[in-house]
Amino acid sequence: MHKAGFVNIIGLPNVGKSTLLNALVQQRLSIISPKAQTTRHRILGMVNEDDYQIVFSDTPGFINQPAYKLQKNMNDFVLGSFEDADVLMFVTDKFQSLEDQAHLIKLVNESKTPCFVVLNKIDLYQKTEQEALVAQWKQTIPRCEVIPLSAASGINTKKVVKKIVELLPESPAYYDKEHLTDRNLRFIVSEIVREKIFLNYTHEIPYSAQVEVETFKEEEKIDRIRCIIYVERESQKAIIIGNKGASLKKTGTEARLEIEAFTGKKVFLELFVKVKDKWRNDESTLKKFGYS
Ligand SMILES: Nc1nc2c(ncn2[C@@H]2O[C@H](COP(=O)(O)OP(=O)(O)OP(=O)(O)O)[C@@H](O)[C@H]2O)c(=O)[nH]1
Ligand SMILES: [Mg+2]
Repeated sequence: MHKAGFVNIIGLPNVGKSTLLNALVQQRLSIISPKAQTTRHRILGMVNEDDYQIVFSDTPGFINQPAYKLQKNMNDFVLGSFEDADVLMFVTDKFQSLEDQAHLIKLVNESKTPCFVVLNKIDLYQKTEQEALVAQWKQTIPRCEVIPLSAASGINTKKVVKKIVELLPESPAYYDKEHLTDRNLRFIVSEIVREKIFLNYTHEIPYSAQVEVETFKEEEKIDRIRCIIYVERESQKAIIIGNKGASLKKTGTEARLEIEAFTGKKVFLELFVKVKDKWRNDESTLKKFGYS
């Protein structure tokens, strides 16, 4: 018998959904940062074995009060992932209030899809604190099993895979078993650059930035990649570039090293910065950037 299915990871921003996806797939597919709203797309990551295929789906963190069309579209990705899941993983941690999670809790309670509540970041909890949170979640979402784990340190992640396989329906694989993700290298490159922007800049800068791969030339010994970083204002462009280009250089070096680690090949990376006024509220630009 062969099993396969879609396991959709949902939760508020910053609870560790992308860290969990990467831990489960054992690849750095989805970008991670200490800032909320890092992930903006649904990103699939597959776990392939002879007798099963789990198609995990990382999603953006749900935003209770979206201020931009971009955020509204990100929420639509989350809501869509309730529709096509065989199993839901609702990820939470001790830093989120029940109030902020009320809408998601309601959706999970109303859904008939099998579900786990993943209590993440247990490396940061006292034993009694963890026990109290497990009890609280059993009461809040009675229909789901609560699994305490640490996506960052890998505690209990293997156990989750076993439990998921038990719930998967009998089905042939959905994707070629050679594949680990639905995303191409261009997308992964643009996300790596975006992650370095999230790590290197503060305030509105990471949220105003979008990265597009303009050209990607594969040569025998080196990949030559040219990316455009779009921001919303000239002042943001100046901040991204930094004094004598130092900030952009740092971001570019960090991104290049990580792209090289991912592809196992040398990379020549060029970053250019352009201004695209109010792109986060412009439907046609959002569509062009893949956010609708
Ligand atoms: N201590 C600890 N930190 C964790 C754990 N899992 C994730 N983190 C950290 O939590 C922060 C957010 O992680 P992400 O994986 O980006 O969270 P996310 O839910 O995908 O966030 P969004 O994409 O913004 O929705 C990062 O700084 C991670 O390193 C964990 O198990 N323990
Ligand atoms: Mg994420």
